[in-house]
Amino acid sequence: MALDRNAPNDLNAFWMPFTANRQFKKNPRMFVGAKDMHYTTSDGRQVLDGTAGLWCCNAGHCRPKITEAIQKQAAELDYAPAFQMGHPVAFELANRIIDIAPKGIEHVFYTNSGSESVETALKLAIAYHRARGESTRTRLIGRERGYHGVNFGGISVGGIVNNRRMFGTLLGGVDHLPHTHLPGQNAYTRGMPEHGANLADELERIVALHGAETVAAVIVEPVAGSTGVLIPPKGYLQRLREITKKHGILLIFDEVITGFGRLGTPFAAQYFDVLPDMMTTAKGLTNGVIPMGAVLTTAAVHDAFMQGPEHVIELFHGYTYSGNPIASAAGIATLETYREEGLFERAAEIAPYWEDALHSLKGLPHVIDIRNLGLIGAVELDPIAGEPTKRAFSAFLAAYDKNILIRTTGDIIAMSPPLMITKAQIDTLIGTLADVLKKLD
Ligand code: PXG
Ligand code: PLP
Repeated sequence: MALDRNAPNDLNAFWMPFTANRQFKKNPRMFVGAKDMHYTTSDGRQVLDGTAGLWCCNAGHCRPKITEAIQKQAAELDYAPAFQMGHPVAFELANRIIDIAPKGIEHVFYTNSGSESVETALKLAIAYHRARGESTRTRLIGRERGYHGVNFGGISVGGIVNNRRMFGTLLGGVDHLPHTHLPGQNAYTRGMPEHGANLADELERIVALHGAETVAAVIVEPVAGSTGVLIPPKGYLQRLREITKKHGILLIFDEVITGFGRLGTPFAAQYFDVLPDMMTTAKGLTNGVIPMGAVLTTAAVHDAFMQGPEHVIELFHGYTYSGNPIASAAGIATLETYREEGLFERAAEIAPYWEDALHSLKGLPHVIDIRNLGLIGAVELDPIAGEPTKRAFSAFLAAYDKNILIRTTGDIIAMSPPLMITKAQIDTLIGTLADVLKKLD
């Protein structure tokens, strides 16, 4: 570790993201190590990782191949300018990503996070139409309860109220589809719910309201994660694809969570057999180890920009760290780890066991819904009257005390373990969660 001791002297300077800072600093929870499926806490406990960090360490922790690749790259070529210069590792990673991407996805634009991938995709959408002479297509359509990171474009198309309301007027020219959460009809569905495909038809209403010639793109998470795990109703994503295609609107799948094996396929686009025009990714691309994201596009999107004199920059967009050598090396080693260990296939194989384990929690105190797909699971709790989020957060704290790491959002417990999780570890995770729920106020 960079520190020669486990505890810093002062916690004041670091303003922590998406954290109750004052509460945390009174009673901090610190990880000081990790290996495979477990974190080590500063008080020496082993905590089973039920969330793959923040949905990102799909191959588990401190995997040797990734560690070695980073060390080697850092000693060989630490940084290369991202603009007007290249280095081989970034090109190789792009090819490897395309190898596992859906057929029809052919290009990779590098970013450093999911939020940057979203901003990039939204800008690409508007610029794409403009490059093709349709400069009136500027509107962006997201969805209620959607999470697309925290930058201005992402919170504008996003639909999580707390992430939006403090930040002014956001982007103009944005509209939202309704969310697909229908607990009355779909509660306790295993996998994809039966009801709600018709909610995609709301896009027709929005398009009619504004005029198709003003709409650039629709962005949705194939499976909504951060908002508390909303699984798309059967046929919903197909319907969105049909309507967007019919009106010449680009469809962007935000695959920051669903990318890199979470559903047992490389991407959700393959799981649902729906080809979007762009996919935003991050997290599992480098196993969360080094920040990196990427926007994947079809040839049609890319080629629209490849015109005019060849010495002129085609797209005025990019980041200092786009395709950073060390991140690229981490990406290649991550994809190799997924392949060599068959981790995507493993996720698909163990998903039915995961589903059974999760749904065994039905009937426990306060549980009002359980949802799952691939290696994603959510348990929704009845909120304490007048104190939303408190019950689930108490469950999180109690779970941490019992050596399991879960995530909560609102009163929903979300889980997304590394794809290497064993059946015995699923039993431990869900069994411990059951104990926690039985004792919850
Ligand atoms: N899009 C989606 C669909 C995401 O899930 C982002 C964009 C933004 O990625 P960055 O790398 O900028 O954070 C995300 C991120 C949680 C949780 O517990 C989810 C995310 C991040 C942190 C926590 O649900 N998703
Ligand atoms: N702000 C300033 C002053 C800069 O010079 C730059 C990049 O050169 C940025 C922001 C953007 O940083 P990044 O490329 O890491 O997103």
